[in-house]
Amino acid sequence: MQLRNELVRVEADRTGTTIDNLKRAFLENLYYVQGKPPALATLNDYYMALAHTVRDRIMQRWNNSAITYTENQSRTVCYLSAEFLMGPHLGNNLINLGLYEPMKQAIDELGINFDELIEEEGEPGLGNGGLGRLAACYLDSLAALEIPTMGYGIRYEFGIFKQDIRDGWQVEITDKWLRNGNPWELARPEWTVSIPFGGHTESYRNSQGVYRARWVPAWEVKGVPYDTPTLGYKVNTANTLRLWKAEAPESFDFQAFNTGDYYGAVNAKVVSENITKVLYPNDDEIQGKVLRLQQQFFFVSCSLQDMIRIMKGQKIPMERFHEKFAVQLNDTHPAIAVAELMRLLVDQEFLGWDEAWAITQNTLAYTNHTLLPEALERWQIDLFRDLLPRHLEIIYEINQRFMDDVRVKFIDDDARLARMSLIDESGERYVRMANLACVGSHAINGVAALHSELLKQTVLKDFYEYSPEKFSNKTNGVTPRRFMVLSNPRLTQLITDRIGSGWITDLEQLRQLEQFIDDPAFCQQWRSIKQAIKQDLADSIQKDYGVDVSIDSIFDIQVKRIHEYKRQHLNLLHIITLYNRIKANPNIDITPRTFLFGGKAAPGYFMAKLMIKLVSAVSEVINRDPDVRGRIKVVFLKNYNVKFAQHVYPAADLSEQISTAGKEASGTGNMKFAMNGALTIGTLDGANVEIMEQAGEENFFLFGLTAEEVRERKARGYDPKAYYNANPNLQLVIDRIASGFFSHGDKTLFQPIVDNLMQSDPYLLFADYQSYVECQDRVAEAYRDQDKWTRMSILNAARMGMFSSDRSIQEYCDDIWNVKPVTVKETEGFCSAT
Ligand code: NBG
Repeated sequence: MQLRNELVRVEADRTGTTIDNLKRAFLENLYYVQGKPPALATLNDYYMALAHTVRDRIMQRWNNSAITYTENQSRTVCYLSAEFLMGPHLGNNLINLGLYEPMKQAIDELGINFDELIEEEGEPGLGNGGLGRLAACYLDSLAALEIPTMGYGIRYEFGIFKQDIRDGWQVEITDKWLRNGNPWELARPEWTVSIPFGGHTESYRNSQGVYRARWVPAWEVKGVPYDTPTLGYKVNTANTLRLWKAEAPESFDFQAFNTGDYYGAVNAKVVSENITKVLYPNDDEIQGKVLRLQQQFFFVSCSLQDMIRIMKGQKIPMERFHEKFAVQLNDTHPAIAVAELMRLLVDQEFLGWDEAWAITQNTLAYTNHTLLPEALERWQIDLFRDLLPRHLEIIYEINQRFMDDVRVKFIDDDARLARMSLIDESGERYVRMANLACVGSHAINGVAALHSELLKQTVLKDFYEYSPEKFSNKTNGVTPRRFMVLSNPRLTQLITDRIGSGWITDLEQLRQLEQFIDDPAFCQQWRSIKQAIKQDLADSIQKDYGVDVSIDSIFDIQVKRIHEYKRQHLNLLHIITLYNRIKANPNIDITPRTFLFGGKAAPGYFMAKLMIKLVSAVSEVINRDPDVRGRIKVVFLKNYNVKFAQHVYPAADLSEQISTAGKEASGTGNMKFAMNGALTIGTLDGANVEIMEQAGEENFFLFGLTAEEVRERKARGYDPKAYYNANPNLQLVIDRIASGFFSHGDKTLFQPIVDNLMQSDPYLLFADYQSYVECQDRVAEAYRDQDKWTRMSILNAARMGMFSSDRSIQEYCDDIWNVKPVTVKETEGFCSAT
């Protein structure tokens, strides 16, 4: 079919950006898309109408991007990730379109509260924490840098659970994020693919008499893509986040239906759709469940098949797959791509093994996000074979060739062979996904300088020694569009008034702020902005929790997933220490503090859930003890997510980054806090090391053992009891918890935490306790000199330029992906056949 050759002009109601255009468009969308007259519209109807008004203004960029990339056959980055934690879209899209202010004016002029509509949006919680949010920041930067990109992932029907706190305990509630419809996505059923599972393999002879392998699957599901545009900041680029939903091939199995097995017939549909039903709510930990492997293979196969379809659509020969696509594996979750790309190229596209292998290695690159042993993915061989018999064969073949190469390079080193094998044969047999990812990739990276070093010395040591040229570091970054411009409009305004707006896309320019640290007017403005933001958070805490917090206290905040290695309980040991000081001397002069915690615990992680209960228990006692006189307050903020995070980072004075050194791969919250002028109290772990380097030691509160010291301490035989016996303050803290003081006299409630610390203390809280408390005392002292504190705050923000995800992405583009920006052309009309 061929459209007549004419230029069609776009109606102003879909693309116009005058205040009048925006108002008309909003009302039109309310009436015709949402189907409501203003008299009957709910808040959600207004939100939906606004979302559609914004989406209309994205569409031209999105289509033009697609046309440009197709015409140019652009080299494309494919970011494969089981998680994308995008956060609310509305405000972010308005920022990237440059329409935030006009749209606010238009909506306000209609008598509707714009800020309420922004708050009305839920968020697609399709990730657990740092890893998924990093993927989202990277999509933002890729678009801002005009890099043709596809994000590929899973359209979970239920994202990360909603957290409620009842009687101090975490309660999980299903996240029905699609309940009201999702105005930001478009289903693309025309690009549905078929995903095979189970069954067996056969060999056959092709017409030339050559033996080939064939997979005869036992069942299959359909993968339906849902596309969401991801805009670049004030450029024409609109890339695509393509998330796959699993559907049954046919809604009914008619044969079963005809024999009267109605339930069986419908059940097939249920089983298929289960694959993308729910996100596994574990952060930094695996669960060897078959459904999880199904999810991984499902989205990887969907995505690779989609790439092959695009190649064919653009008539690019399959031998050039690695020239067309750079595929990044976000952790090992998509590592099955190594075997699946081999299968598609060899079994379906009939390339020879060696050629297919070269293409695979040149295409794929792998980012490791953790050193924790419990997070290293491996799959039981039997489970793996039952689901992916052909892939197991391919992995054996890859492994045999790989082992031959290792054997030659490292003669007579069987132990090394056993460690590097793709198959763990030390006991029950497993497929090792990190090994598979390493062997199948041309580039391997960690996510902070320390992490990348430790990778080379520990978990990936053998692979580093085998192919050191593959390894590099790519320190994480975060997008200043969402985490400064959108979340902190007041600070954005102040900065822009002084140094212009160039910093938004070139964060190093924040260094220009250093010239103002001795400008009293600027410092005063900086401080009063912080106070105003703290007041907003204080108001919402009063409203939601009925707790009064003073904005003159230090807002001391730890928000992140709850995990023993992140040591929220070390923070608590300090809080109880302060409390004990007050109880010993109620008139003691202490710097007032508000301790805020937020974060979800994996539903099956008992200790983490008990840590939440302990925060709640301590807050109950402290907040109402008259001796405390409100000088310290503790609040656990429930259901911490991206949307709420945007209100939290700007309000912080102190950022708690207190993981055991060597455990946090990078951290990214640490960067978001510092950019917004919080000072950090932290260990030399993950990206803290680089944050301190940038900010300057004198502007960072450092404490605790180094990663190297932690290792030594453990090797020597770490004995937490020795610290307990030697430190009366620590003793008093632990004894208070153990005595039932915080649990209405119940001595058993927190015993698991006490016992764990006293007997093994795997994350060395006791070893770091004294150093942490002394460091906190320095914080308290520093805060008393507000001028000095403000200068430190400004310097922190001014020196966070390197933590823009634009910098990270530029490094990936240059060193790993070898991609260049593509400027998306502008068109006058929306539909031109010429
Ligand atoms: C997490 C690390 C964080 C890191 C993010 C993003 C996993 C497996 N890893 O330290 O724990 O910041 O990845 O790289 O979720």
